[in-house]
Amino acid sequence: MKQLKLDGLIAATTTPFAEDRSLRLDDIAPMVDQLIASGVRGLYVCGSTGEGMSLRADERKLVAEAAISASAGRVPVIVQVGHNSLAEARKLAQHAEEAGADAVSATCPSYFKIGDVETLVQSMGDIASAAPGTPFYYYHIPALTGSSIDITEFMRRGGDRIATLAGLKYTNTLLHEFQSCTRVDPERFDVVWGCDEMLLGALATGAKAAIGSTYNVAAPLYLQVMSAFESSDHASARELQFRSVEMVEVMKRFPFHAALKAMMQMLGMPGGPCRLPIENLDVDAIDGLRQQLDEIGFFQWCGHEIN
Ligand code: MN9
Repeated sequence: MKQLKLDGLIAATTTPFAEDRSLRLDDIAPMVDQLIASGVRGLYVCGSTGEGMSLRADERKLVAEAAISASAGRVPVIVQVGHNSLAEARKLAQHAEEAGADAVSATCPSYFKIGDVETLVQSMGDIASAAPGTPFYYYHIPALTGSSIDITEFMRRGGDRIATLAGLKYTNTLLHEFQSCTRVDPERFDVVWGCDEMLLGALATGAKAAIGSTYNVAAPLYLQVMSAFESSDHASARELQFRSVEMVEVMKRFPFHAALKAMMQMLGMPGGPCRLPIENLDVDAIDGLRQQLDEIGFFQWCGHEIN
């Protein structure tokens, strides 16, 4: 199996769409270049931020291929293949492996909820076995999947039975649980933090890597958080992290992912609209977003040049 050790900031990339909501694959390469230039150390494609669940399976394959080719080995590409149909998820996982993904990741099915560890191990094992040569990361995001399971128990049992299990994308806010996850098998598992506005807390409990949506627009800020933390300058780290808290508060006043895409556009990256059921921002809302971001100094500290 390929080996991978994730570290630093991994952008949960958006999927560029044209005004008619069709894919704009050509926009992916320049976006990836700008993200890497801003300090991003990996790409997580077709996740929540990439509206993976709103894409057709054939589109998901095209987006994965475009991201892998755009990265050209510079940073690892993790392809999210979760689907309510495990058979479709398997096909996506197999495709990701064939296309050269560095890792695959999957949410659990979410229409029928998963209520126990055993069912989750079986479901994730089913997907992972379709990409037997590629590390697999379970995407733990209970707020969206609605499934609540004992995640450390999943890691223990999954570790025994899923040969490629390499870790988790931990998108929850329970720092104590996150810390327990990092202790299950630190040699083997990457436990990747998924709540950008709490990155500092996660660093304090041992996070080495983080996957998130706002690393698309403010990676340099978060890199400063990380370096202030590493040099034990906690006062600066807190101030810097609070900028992220305020930014996310502003974004959450709007349909979040549409606001993110609008911000990317402001920073010279292709954003485009979101697909239903995510609502888009009209011109007035975009102006309001820009103004509120301006008020918190976003354009001064985000670390990207303004379009
Ligand atoms: O997984 C993202 N989660 C979702 C990562 O998009 C649902 C996060 O990066 C959040 O968008 C971010 C803001 O709340 O932490």
